[in-house]
Amino acid sequence: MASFFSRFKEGLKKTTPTFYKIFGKVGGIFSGKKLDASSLDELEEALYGADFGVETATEIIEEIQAAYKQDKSLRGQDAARIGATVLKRVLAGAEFSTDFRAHNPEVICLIGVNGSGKTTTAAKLAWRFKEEGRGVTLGACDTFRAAANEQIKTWADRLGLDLVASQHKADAAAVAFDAWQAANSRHRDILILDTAGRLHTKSNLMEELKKIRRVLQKHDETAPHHAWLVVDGSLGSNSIEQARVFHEAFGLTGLIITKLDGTSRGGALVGIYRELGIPIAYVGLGEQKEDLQPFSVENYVNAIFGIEE
Ligand SMILES: Nc1nc2c(ncn2[C@@H]2O[C@H](COP(=O)(O)OP(=O)(O)O)[C@@H](O)[C@H]2O)c(=O)[nH]1
Ligand SMILES: [Mg+2]
Repeated sequence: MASFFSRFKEGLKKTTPTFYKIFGKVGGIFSGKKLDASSLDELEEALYGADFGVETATEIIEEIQAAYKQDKSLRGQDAARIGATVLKRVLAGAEFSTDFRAHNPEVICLIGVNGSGKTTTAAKLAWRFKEEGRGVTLGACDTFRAAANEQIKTWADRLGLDLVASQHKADAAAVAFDAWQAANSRHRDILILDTAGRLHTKSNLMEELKKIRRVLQKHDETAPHHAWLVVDGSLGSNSIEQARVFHEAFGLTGLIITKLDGTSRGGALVGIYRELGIPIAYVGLGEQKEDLQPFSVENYVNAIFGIEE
């Protein structure tokens, strides 16, 4: 299996070319090139265009300019390292960590708008936990769309996952209730609930989520232990507003940012974290089951700036 870092690098390859062009890959042919007024301008433009958000881009450019003032022989690779240091500082605390063993089962609720990647992510996540030796049950709480059950069943069959599902139009909260019971009696460590893609502006759909929570709390008053918003990373900074609405309605404990492989706006993750302060549990870097990776600040930042070490 490819290393964590190479998955990040591969997954972010649509975001990074502009940076590679300007900073040069560390150790690559451009990296030894000295900066000058025109490459600094180009750099500034690229930083503002990368969807990091104005605040972060400004901090990076200011630190690079200050270093350049001190030392006119500053090279592309030095600028890349300064950028990486700033980004790591901004992303401090953004990684998610828990051992998922505090409850029986530990309940993770995946929520988000249609097409953000919830169902795919639920399956990839279940597969990952299983590979790590944990017992996992999937609950198919998207009873709203006719094709939803088939989609999650296909994944479960393909990856050999334990699934609790009901019929189309069944009560989503009832599926959550049953899935919890099944996971508990089977002594699973983790229950992952896939939910319907509710538009955050439709309050009835938000109500359905709240009902899922109430029903779970009949079993375990601390459930769900994790409410993770699955966000399409290619929306760039537009996803911040979406995340804010879900956070206000449901109290998010983590984010999963998908489709970073399909976008040049992979920098938006920085703005989302900076704005909301919600840790990023996983990122989607492709369509293969192993492309859902725990978020690593080190790997992400180094991949963005082309630093390999
Ligand atoms: N390239 C890429 N595609 C993804 C990723 N995550 C999800 N998708 C695709 O996004 C589409 C919508 O995913 P789905 O799980 O059905 O979204 P849902 O409506 O939120 O359940 C599917 O075609 C997935 O294969 C990712 O990380 N990278
Ligand atoms: Mg779905």
